[in-house]
Formats: sequence, structure tokens, C-alpha cells
Amino acid sequence: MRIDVLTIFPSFFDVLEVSLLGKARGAGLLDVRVHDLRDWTHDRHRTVDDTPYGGGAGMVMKPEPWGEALDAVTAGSERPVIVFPSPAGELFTQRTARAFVETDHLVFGCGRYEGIDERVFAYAATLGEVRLMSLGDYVLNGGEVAAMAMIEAVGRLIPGVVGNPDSLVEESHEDGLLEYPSYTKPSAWRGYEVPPVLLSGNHGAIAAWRHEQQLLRTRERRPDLLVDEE
Ligand code: 6GU
Repeated sequence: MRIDVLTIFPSFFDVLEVSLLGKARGAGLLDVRVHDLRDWTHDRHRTVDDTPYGGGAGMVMKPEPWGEALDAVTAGSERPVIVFPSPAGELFTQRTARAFVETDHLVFGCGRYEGIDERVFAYAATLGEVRLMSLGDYVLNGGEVAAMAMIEAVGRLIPGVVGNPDSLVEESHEDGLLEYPSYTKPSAWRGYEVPPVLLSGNHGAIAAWRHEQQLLRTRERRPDLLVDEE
């Protein structure tokens, strides 16, 4: 899978070298290319933003560098998915991550300031499938941290990236519920005991207890997951 990232802060993505995804890149499972949007400017100050038409606070990212950058990274690619991280986008979920991992080519366009000139999204739609995606109902300074989160969520679903594939199915959100609690040795620690059922060797009872814990936790912490069905 190939991922291109367009950003004015390429160094935000340096951490992709380390961790799980660094290994995936080294093994050739994931080809991530981070580009500086300013490479597609032509003025001495490498300008990427300007004042908004109609007035208002902040600056808007100019369309021209985006147009050239999108042309360059999508050249020769057959309709990639072009993601613009945005608090005004649709919600990114585990389901989205599962859909994105099926695509050969993902492009992340990371906006800063008050946003990107709206015409960029219309133009991008001529090159690929455009998706504005939000991580949740709060505001970040730009798309970089959100893109990193989405790259990690998608990247770990690439076969071979996570060593044990079983660990992908038994985690929060894969079955629409929160994960069950985990324990390891010692069985007693500072007066806290491991739930006895986990020491019983009764696999049926363990599975039932874990499922019950998933339901209890989900009802307590994320009742919204129980009402709107995935
Ligand atoms: Cl994708 N971008 C920004 N700037 N803020 C966010 C977000 C994205 N998701 C949640 N907050």
C-alpha cells in the first residue's frame, strides 16, 4: 500500500520511522512518502496561505500549491482515495480504517490555518475519491496529528504488520464493543486479585465472562455504541 502525505510540517511524520509502522515500511508492506507542500510554490517566500475572501479571522490555504501537489502525487495512480483531515468531516472509525486498507493508494492532504480553499476539494475529486475525515468532536491545529492517527489505524491492518492477527480481532471496536479487561502474573498484586474465572481453565466460562465484561464496559463508558448499530 502506498500513502502520500502533503503537509507544510513534514517533520511531524518523522515518528513513522519508529514503532510498528517503521517496521512495516522496512519490510516493504507500506510505502509512505511525505511531501512538503511548499515544494509546489514558486515565490521567494514559498507562500501557501492568503487572506479570506469576504473577510474573517485567520488565513486560508491557497489553491495553486495544492493543485500542483495533488497532480504530482496522483500521477499514474488510478483514482486514489484522497483524505483531507478536517473537524468538519465525517467521523473516522474502525470501519473507515478497514475500508481504507483495501485501497492501493491513499493521499492525505493536511490543512493548516483556518482551512483550505474550497475549490481544492472539487479539483481533487477529479483525481480521486475525496473524503473529509474527522477524528472526533474537538479541534486540532491542523490535519497532521489526525493524519498520523489515521495512518496508524490503517497501517496496522495491513496483513503482516501486526505479528499476531488474532490480536486484531479481539480488540475494542472490532466487534462494536469495548475490549475486555486483561491480566497477567502475578495472580495477586498489592492486594488486588485476578478474577478467579481467568484461573479456572474453563474456556467457555472465560469467554462468557469476557463478553459480559465487554457489555458492562460499553454500557458504562460508551452507551452510544450499543444504540447505533455498526
Ligand atoms: Cl481531522 N482535524 C482537525 N484540525 N481537528 C480535528 C480533526 C481533524 N479531528 C478532530 N479534530
